[in-house]
Amino acid sequence: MILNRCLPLVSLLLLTASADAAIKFVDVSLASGANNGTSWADAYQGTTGLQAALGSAVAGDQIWVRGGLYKPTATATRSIYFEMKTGVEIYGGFNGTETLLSQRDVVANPTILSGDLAGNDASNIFTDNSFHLINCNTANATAVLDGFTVTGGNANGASASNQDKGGGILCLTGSAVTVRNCRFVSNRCTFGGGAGYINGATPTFIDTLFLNNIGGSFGGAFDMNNGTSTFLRCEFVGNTAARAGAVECFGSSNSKFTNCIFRGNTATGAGGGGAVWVSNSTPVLRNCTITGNTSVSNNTAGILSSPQISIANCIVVNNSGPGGAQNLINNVSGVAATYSCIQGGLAGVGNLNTDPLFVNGAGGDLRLSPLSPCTDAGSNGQIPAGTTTDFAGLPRQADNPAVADTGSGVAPLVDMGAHELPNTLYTAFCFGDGSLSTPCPCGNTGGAGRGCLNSDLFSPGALLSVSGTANPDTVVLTASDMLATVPCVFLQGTANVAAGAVFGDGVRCVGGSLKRLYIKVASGGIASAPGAGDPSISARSALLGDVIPAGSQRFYQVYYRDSDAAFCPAPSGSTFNITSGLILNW
Ligand SMILES: [Ca+2]
Ligand SMILES: [Ca+2]
Ligand SMILES: [Ca+2]
Repeated sequence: MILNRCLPLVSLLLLTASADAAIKFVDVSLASGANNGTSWADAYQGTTGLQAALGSAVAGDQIWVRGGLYKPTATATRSIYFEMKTGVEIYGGFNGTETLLSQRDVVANPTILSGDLAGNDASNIFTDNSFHLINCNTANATAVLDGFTVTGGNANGASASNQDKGGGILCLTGSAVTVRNCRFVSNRCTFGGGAGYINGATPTFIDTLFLNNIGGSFGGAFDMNNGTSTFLRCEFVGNTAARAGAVECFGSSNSKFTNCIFRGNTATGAGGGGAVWVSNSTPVLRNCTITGNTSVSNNTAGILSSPQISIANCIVVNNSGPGGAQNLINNVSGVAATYSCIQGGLAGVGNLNTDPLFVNGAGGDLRLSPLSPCTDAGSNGQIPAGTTTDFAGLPRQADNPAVADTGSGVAPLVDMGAHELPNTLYTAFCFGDGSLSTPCPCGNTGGAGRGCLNSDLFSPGALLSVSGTANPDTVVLTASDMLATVPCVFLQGTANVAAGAVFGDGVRCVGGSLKRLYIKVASGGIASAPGAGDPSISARSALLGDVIPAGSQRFYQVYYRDSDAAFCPAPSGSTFNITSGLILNW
C-alpha cells in the first residue's frame, strides 16, 4: 500500500524535474523584453545578465549567452564571482538568433567574463578587479562552462580566504567541473595559479587556451595541489610566475596532460621551471609539445620535477635557462622519457635528440613538417585510452608515407608532440576483404585491407603500400604478400570503379585511362617501383601520355602472376591476381 502511494509521487517528481529543465537566454545588449531569460527576445539583460541566469538556473538547465562583455557584479565588490552549479551548462558564443546549440560561433561572437569591474585595466589598475571570475564550488562534471573568454581576475587578497589564488577559476575540494572551448587571458594572483587554482578538486579542461596569466609566487597558469585534473588539447602560452611559468603540480597533483602545448612561458624566480614544475606529484604528460619556455634564474625551462616523473610521446626542445644556452638540462630535469624528442639527448627507449622540424617553431606553428623525424616515432601504447584526435582535432594516428615507422605499435603510428601530421598523400581502397560489393571470385576473401587470397597459404592477400612525397615526386609503391618470384605490373588509372570488377583471382577498382607504369619481378613476394634508374611515377605517366596535374588523383593496384591453375580455377578465376589499391593525391 505504501508503495502504491509512493510511486505516483516519484513519477510526479521526475516529470517536474524534466518539465523544469529549460534554456535561459542572456543578452548584454538587449534593452527591451521581459528580462526573464525565457527567449532571446526576453533574455536577461545587462552586464550582470549571466549572474541573473545563474541565480535562477537549476540542474538540467542550459544558459545561452550572447557575445559581449559580462561581469560578476555591477558593484565594486571584488569577492563576487560566477558560481558553477551541478547539472547547469553555460554556453557562450551566440549572436542572439540561434535555435540550436550547434549554430553558435564562439570565434565570431566572443563572450567575455571580465573581472575589470571599474573598466580601468587599460590604465593598468588591477587592484579593484574581482578576486576570481569563477568558483567551481562543489559542482561535479555536469557543470559545464563552454565558449567564454575569462579575463581580468586579480586574486591579490587574503590567503586565509583563498583570495590570493586562482584569478580566473578557483576549484577547491569536491569540485569536478568541465571547461571547454574557453580562453583564460591576463588573469593574475599573488600566491599561485593566475588562470586557476586547484586543491583537492578534479576539473577537466578541454580545447582551452591559457594566455598571458600571471601567477605570482607559483604557477603562472595553474597551481595544483591534491587531485587529478585533466587537460586535453589545451595550450599554455606566455604565462609567468616565479616558480612555474605555466603549471605547478605541488603535492599529490597527478594531473593528466594529453595533446597539450606549452609555449613561451617564463619562470622568473630561483628554482623555477619555465613550463612545468613538479614536486611530490606524478603528472602524466602524453603527446605534449613543450618549447620556447624560459627559466630566468634556473637552468631547467621545460619540465623540472622532483622526484622523477615519466613522460611519453612528447617533444621538449628550445627551452632556455640563463643566457639562453641549449642543452639537456635546459629542457628537462627529473624526467624519464620514452618515445620523446628531448633536446640535448635523454636515454630512454625510442627517444630522439633532433630538430623536430616544426612548420614554424619561432612563429608558434608547432605542426610537424612532412620530413620530421618525430612523425611515426611515438608509441601507440602510450596514447591514453579514448584519445582519437590530436591538438587540432585531426586523427591521432596517421601514417606519414615520407618517413619510416620508427615508433612502437601497429601502423599507423602516432607522432611525437601535440600535433599529428595528417596523411595527405594517399587513401587505401579496393580491399578484397568482403567490403566491396564485388566479392572475390572464388570465396577467396583476403584479410582486412588486403587483396583477395592467392595460392600462397601464408599470404593474407597482397597489399599495396607507399612511401615518399608527392612534391617533389619521391613516391615509391610497394606490393607485398604476392607469390615469391612472379612478374607483376604496376597499374595506374584515372578513375575509381567503386564496386570493383573481377580481375583474375582478385578484384580491380582502378579504371578510366589505364597505364602500365612498371613491370617488375617479385622477390620474396615483394616488388617496389620505381626502382633505381626508373623514371618517377609522374614522369613515367607523362611519358605514357597522362600528365598528372597537381591537385588531382590517380588510382593504383599491382597485378601479378599466380600460375596455380587449381587455385580459383576458370571460369570464375584465372592465373593472376591483384593487390589492394591506393588513391594518391598529387
Ligand atoms: Ca581594473
Ligand atoms: Ca604518424
Ligand atoms: Ca610511415
